[in-house]
Amino acid sequence: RKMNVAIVGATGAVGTQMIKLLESSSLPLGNVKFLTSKRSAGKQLSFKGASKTIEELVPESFEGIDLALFSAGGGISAEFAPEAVKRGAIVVDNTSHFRMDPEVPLVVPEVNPEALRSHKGIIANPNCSTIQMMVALEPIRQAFGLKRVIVSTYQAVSGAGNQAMEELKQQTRDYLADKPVDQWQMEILPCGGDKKHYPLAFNALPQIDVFAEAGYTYEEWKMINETKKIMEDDTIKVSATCVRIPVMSGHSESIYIETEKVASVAEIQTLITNAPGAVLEDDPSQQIYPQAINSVGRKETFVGRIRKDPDEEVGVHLWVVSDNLLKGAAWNSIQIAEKMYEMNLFD
Ligand code: 11C
Repeated sequence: RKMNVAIVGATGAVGTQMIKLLESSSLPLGNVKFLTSKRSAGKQLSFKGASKTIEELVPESFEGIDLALFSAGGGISAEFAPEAVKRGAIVVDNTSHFRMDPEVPLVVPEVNPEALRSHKGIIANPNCSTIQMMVALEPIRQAFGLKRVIVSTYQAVSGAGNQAMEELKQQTRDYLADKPVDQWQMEILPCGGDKKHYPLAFNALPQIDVFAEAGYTYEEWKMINETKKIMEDDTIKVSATCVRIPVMSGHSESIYIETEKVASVAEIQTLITNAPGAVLEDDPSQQIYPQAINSVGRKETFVGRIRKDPDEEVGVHLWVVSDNLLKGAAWNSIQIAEKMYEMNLFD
């Protein structure tokens, strides 16, 4: 049976990647439609060599659709995902809107594919910075147990969307043209929805999303709460500091973990080597370690700098890098759909 697919938010940074990945997906595609707000409707996008007109998103867009991939912001998902489900589609939602809903599975296919079986029409794709951390930590958790995670992120600007990428490029040009910082374009970063804006070019901003409880940003809470949900263990202690750096794509993370049983560096290296979706890049003698720039366009999560904490027997440090638009967003969503197809969950 052929599957009819709709991509909601087709012109966005993630939507663009979803289209590319769908072109080479193993899913048996029937009709594929691209949906956006009225503003972009009518424009043309190419799919498998043919030109396709972008349609305006309305509830009726989902008639006859089997799979709807959403990446157009939480508000759009809140309004239209239930409309898609009502019309018989399965929704894979890339926004944060449904992630913590107990009725909605939150899935990284390498980690908790079985959670897909309990879906009620909507499956949530986790936050990009959470996904890559899960790919790296799940094999370690399985083998040695996981008591605590302390993560600091170095996140790329593409996570904030196309306009934020343009803002960083313009600021970089302004810096190189010796334009004073107070005359730079500063309308989006660190966070479109917040009151103040700061430069990102040649800077580091310890704010991703708006501030929430206890001095943590939402991005940090996402990493904390989503980790516990995906690993199905509320006892894991998690804390995060999320930082935006002037990198276009590829999120990097410095992760400190404490395992239940003592693990050696060699044992963890072997686990990562054998882990689905992970690639070990860890040879300090040859200066081999994961780099954001090398992760762009790749679907895997790269892990290196694995070393024991000097003072804590069960403490291990890792450096984890992945393309935030691919494994962090578009690829994880397509992978969820492919997994569901494999598990016969579309019937
Ligand atoms: C960023 N992680 O890098 C964010 C983007 O909850 O889906 C993804 C926000 C989300 O800015």
